[in-house]
Amino acid sequence: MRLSRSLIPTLKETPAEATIASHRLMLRAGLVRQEAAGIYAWLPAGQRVLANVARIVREQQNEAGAQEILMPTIQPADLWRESGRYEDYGQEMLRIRDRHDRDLLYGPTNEEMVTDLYRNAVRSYRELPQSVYHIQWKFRDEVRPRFGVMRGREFLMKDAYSIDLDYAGAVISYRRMMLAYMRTFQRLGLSAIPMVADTGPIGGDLSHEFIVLAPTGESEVYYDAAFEAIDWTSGEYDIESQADLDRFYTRMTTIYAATEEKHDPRAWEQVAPASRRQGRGIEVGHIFYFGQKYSRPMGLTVAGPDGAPVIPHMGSYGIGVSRLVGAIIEAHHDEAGIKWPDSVAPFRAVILNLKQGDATTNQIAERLYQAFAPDALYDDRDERAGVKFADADLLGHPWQVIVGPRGAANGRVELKRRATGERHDLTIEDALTRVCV
Ligand code: 5CA
Repeated sequence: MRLSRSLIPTLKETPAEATIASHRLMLRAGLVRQEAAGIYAWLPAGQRVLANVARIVREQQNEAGAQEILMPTIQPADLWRESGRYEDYGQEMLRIRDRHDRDLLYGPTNEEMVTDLYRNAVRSYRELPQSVYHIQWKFRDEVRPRFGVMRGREFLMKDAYSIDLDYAGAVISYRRMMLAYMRTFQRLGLSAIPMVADTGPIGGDLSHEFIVLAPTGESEVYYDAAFEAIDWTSGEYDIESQADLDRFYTRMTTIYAATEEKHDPRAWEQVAPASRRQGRGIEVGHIFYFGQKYSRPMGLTVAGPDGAPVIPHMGSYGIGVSRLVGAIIEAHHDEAGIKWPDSVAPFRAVILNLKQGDATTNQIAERLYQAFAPDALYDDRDERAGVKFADADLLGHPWQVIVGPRGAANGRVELKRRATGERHDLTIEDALTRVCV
């Protein structure tokens, strides 16, 4: 994209309403615009990040065997009356009435709808286990939406739903999803630590939240840094193998991690002092095993091995896709702006033409731009070098290719790595190979 013709409205001033780094930087870098309290429009650079996060989430869901579907944002209230949650959900649910006086709602989650899908489509134990997911907008009328996309009212969630014949099967599905989550968050550049959690309005018996450290977190969390050293994407665990999943789960639950409510000071003492991580934590994912909580009242049964009807066991698995964009920025920024991990950056590289209109810099910049397209942003604005540098640091592209008149005359450019600040003076060919790897 050419910056001169892009809808990337960067701001020099810090917007007064933004109290945390990620919110401030998202507004200043022109990623989002607030349309109403807790409701945001995603502008081109922000939308590219959101799409990258969703792509990684999707790839790991697919690897875990979950099938992608797309359910509507609007749901009939009757489904929720079946589970009893229509009344229970309270003011957080946005209730809508259509022209025929039918009650609808903007979905805050989809347990009922998926139970209904399975109820209509799955007949026999032979078709189990299965899981489906979608990446769809949700609405929760939070009392105090704040911190930008971190606690919105309309937000993008990945929610998956597993169905198994019995408890033993559901436990395997739960562990498989947990491994998929560790891989997902790692690829997004985050250390997200699973911690035993309460189940809240989703209900159920077993639940973990995935927490990353961030100053805006709702609760104090404690964990052993051993979590951060593990490469979950290595071949060590085969996501198809039950034995591997059991081994994985044992390891997961042996390393110390707890929220304030479950914190055990005695066990904490056993963690090596240098390994202790403590701070505010924000929840980027939450998984639930809730057994027959929805299948039973909604009359979902399948024919079991002996022909008799069996009520299946289910679980649901959420990831806050839009919240993750804020969480990633919280983990990767400095005074000057965002430092995107390569995996989610809106553009892999920005090309800074320091003398727009100069025949040589124009020619080199165009050449680089063509070579990197469509993954590069070309700062072709007629602006001072200082403005271009500041915006490049603010927007946080992993690579900056700086084309100045002096270097250009000798066929050289400067390459800057945003995360480390490292700079290299290179030939155009060398710059191309470095950035393209
Ligand atoms: N049905 C279950 C799992 S699919 C569910 O709704 N779980 S949840 O309530 O824990 O939400 C899943 C994830 O959505 C959370 O972990 C969080 O990352 C994200 N989320 C929840 N509320 C908000 C919000 N107001 N703004 C942004 N993200 C949110």
